[in-house]
Amino acid sequence: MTIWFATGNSHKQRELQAILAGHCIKIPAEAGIAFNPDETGTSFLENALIKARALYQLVGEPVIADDSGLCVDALGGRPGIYSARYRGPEHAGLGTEATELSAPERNALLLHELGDSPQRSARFVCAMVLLLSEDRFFVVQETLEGEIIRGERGGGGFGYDPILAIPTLGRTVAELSPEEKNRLSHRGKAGQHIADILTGVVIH
Ligand code: ITT
Repeated sequence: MTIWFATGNSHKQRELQAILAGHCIKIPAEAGIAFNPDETGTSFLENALIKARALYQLVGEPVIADDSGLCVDALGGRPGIYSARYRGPEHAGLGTEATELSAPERNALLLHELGDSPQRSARFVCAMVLLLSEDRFFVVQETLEGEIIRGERGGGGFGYDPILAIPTLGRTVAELSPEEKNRLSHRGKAGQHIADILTGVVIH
């Protein structure tokens, strides 16, 4: 079946499409729908629900939404829900800036903010919502644990992938194949839970 994905991020769409291979994952831009709801929530889960509900109101069909980000322990969990809008320490992510930085700019800024801190632990978090109708939804949240390295490595993935290494593999997320990333990642695991739910749920 066709399932809407409430995102403007084509990397996320590619990753989720590979997990939900039996379904057609369609994003608003493909249907000419302008979609950029205000992410005013205070958690990944709230923001995922905001995105899912906003798109459901427009299309009236089953919707998946993902809110995700990088939580760095030495930075008190920042940038967290403000990962897409991160602009360094003085902007804790209130998100009113007109222009977002590029991913390499954000990575450089985060490495600079973390400096020589010996505490490098961090995780990707992904809250994912499957909204079937106004009052009927399923929510999952998953993580990928890692460590922030002291530079960037790897050309795969997107966003903060080049600066988060998985210690047991000795590779950054950007050095994983798409299949490996989907098997291990916050989004991959959350998407797999949603795939399991979809096989057992009655859609009406
Ligand atoms: P939508 O809101 O339209 O889905 P977005 O990119 O703005 O797209 P988020 O608000 O969820 O998505 O912000 C997530 C940010 O966190 C994203 O822009 C990346 O910078 C980062 N991020 C999330 N998942 C990531 C991943 O798998 N690898 C690297 N960075 C990731």
